[in-house]
Order: sequence, then structure tokens, then C-alpha cells
Amino acid sequence: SAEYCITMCRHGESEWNQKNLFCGWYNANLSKKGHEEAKRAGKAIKDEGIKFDIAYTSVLKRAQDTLNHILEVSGQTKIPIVSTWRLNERHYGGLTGQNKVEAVETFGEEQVAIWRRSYDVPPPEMEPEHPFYDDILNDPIYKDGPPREKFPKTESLKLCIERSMPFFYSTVIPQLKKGKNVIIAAHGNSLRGIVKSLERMTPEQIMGLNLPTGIPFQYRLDGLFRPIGTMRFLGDEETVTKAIEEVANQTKKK
Ligand code: DG2
Repeated sequence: SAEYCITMCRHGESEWNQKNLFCGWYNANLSKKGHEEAKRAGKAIKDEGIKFDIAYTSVLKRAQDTLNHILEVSGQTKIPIVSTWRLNERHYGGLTGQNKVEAVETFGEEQVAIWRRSYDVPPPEMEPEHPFYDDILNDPIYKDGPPREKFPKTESLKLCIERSMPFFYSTVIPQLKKGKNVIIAAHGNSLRGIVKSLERMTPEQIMGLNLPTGIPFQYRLDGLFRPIGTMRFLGDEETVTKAIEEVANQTKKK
């Protein structure tokens, strides 16, 4: 039966990843390191000789800039790029803009771990008084959705999956079926959602999975779009291992 391959990449480190702030739908820029990571991701793609037919990304610039670096470095800027809010990071609600270590000090390690990694417990809602409420709601990047009355105030991973996977199945999968080579440049949690769905992971299994910034990974998929083997990271093993550990340690005091 048919076999498919899909490549994904979490954006490079953002300025808010660097400051260890909950980011969600805040439109943070890549940090200097993030730009470097994205270029290195492009180099890994180039070295493997991977050519894409179409690219998908979120409406957030950290993901778009990462994709652009990858396509530039690997010499394939002419391919179509589709951007959608459905691939955005999960909305971090009232936590948006808070320091992750300070959140642990305020709410306790257990509560913050639940907000960050539980499957279906969303963080507290973003209230209209929140410093970034208006900026996010009125940003023209959301002119094509979500509609005002459905605009998220917070999202669990489950809620994120409920708006990302319909897009994935209706738009990305048909491209794979046509034999197209696809890359998705997105976010820690929006990609964890796709990984959970592809791998049919339980809520407990996905809790333990953290994706590193700026390191592309690939799945081979069988005819029913089930993974053949585990995800394969592109790049040297040392970089990959170190990056995964860093994400896991974000709420530990240094
Ligand atoms: C991070 C993920 O998302 O945070 O929103 O702070 O991938 O867009 O940098 P990204 C954020 P954690 O769930 O790992 O705390």
C-alpha cells in the first residue's frame, strides 16, 4: 500500500521562549538564536536533499519566519505557503505573558504542570483586562478567522486539537494522498496535537512529549496514515537530545 512522508518543525527559539514567558497567541519574534536554529534546520533539509511541494504554517510570525529560513536555505522559496490560525500555538489564556518560573512560585509546580501538559485542563481564561487581550483580538492576522464569537480565551491541548486536526485531515492529508511532499512549520503544542493524533497516543503518553525548537522531524506513514516507526529528527543527535531536555526543564528553577 501507499507510503507517505511528512516533515514538521517547531519554530526556532522566540524572544518569549528566551525570556521563559508563556506565549500562546502573542505574536513574538524569533530571538537571534531562533533565527540561527531555523537556518540550521534549513541546512539539515538541504543536506538531506528534501524537496517540498507545499508548506503549511500558522499566522504567527515566529512560525512563518522559521519556515522562510528553511525554504531560503534549502533553495525552495517558490513553493506555495498556506498559513492558518488553525496551526497556531494553543492559546495560553490568562497565563500569556507570565514568566514560567514565577508561575510555579505563585501557583505551585503541580498546577503549572497541569496547565502546561494535561490533555484537557485549560489555563484560566484571558480576561478583557489582560494586557494583551486587545492586541491579540484585534490583530489583522485574524481577519480570516476564528470568528469573534468563537475566538478562544484559553485552550487546552484538547481544544487546540479540535481546531487543528480538522484542517490537517481536510487539507494536509489530501496533499499527501496526491503524492505531494509537505512541511508544516508550527508550534510546540500545535505540533504535539498532530503527533498525538497521528500516533494515537493517550493523554498520559502525550504529557511526556516535548518538542525542541527549530529541529525538523519526519514521519513515514502507511496507507492509512499511521506512522511507520518513530519520528526521526533531522540534525546531529547531540543537538536533538539537548534541545528536548531544555524544554522539559523550563519550569525548574535555575
Ligand atoms: C510555547 C510552549 O509555545 O510553551 O506558548 O509558551 O512553541 O509557540 O514557543 P511555542 C508557549 P509550553 O507549553 O512548552 O510551556
